[in-house]
Amino acid sequence: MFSDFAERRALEQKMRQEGRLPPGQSVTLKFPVLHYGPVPLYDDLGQWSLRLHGLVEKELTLSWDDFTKLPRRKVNFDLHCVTKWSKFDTQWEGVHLQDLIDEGILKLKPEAQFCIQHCEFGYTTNTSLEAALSENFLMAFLYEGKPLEPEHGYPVRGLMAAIPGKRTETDRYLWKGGKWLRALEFTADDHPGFWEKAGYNNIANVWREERYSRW
Ligand SMILES: Nc1nc2c(c(=O)[nH]1)N[C@H]1C(S)=C(S)[C@@H](COP(=O)(O)O)O[C@H]1N2
Ligand SMILES: [Mo]
Repeated sequence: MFSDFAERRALEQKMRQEGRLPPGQSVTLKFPVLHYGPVPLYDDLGQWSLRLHGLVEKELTLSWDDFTKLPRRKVNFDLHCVTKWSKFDTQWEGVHLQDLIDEGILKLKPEAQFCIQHCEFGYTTNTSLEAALSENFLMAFLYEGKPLEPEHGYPVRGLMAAIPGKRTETDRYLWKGGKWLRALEFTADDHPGFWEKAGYNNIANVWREERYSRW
């Protein structure tokens, strides 16, 4: 529809002026769904847990009930997908790793340098520990105040996105957030994940347009 097109163009113009539109991106007002493989369905959150393991002082396995008792944050994010759509000013609520460290719930070993997100069906994605501890990463369980839709990662997804108006070195494309998150593994060596092994860039900085790896 024309009005939709006009709204999109106006927002794109505004975001470009505010320096929030990364190179090669355009605005979407929808929330596209992108992933490889099936969507897991949980009849019962008793089946779900989140494991924090690897280079940690004490491994944790959190039930859904445990997870909902963790400190949480509300965060406004701009989402940038490698397939060139950006969605601005989205509201999320979730758990931030730095809060778990500050509260003494999680203690990492000094050798930890990378964070690997493990998801249902064996999907993984990797980031530096610095990126995982940055404001850009959230273990999100509410979107616009409501539980995530199954196709967007219910019950919990890793979310890697940009803080509006705050360009940082750790602004990443959206695939660096794993939907249907089941574990975080802290490692000394990097372990490229599903899309990274398929030719996507290992770092994925949106401002440097790191979409694909050089062969
Ligand atoms: N578990 C899992 N998470 C995933 C993916 C996937 O294939 N499996 N794809 C990634 C990609 S490529 C993108 S662009 C985003 C899309 O998130 P959305 O479907 O909520 O828009 O999810 C990311 N997380
Ligand atoms: Mo993607």
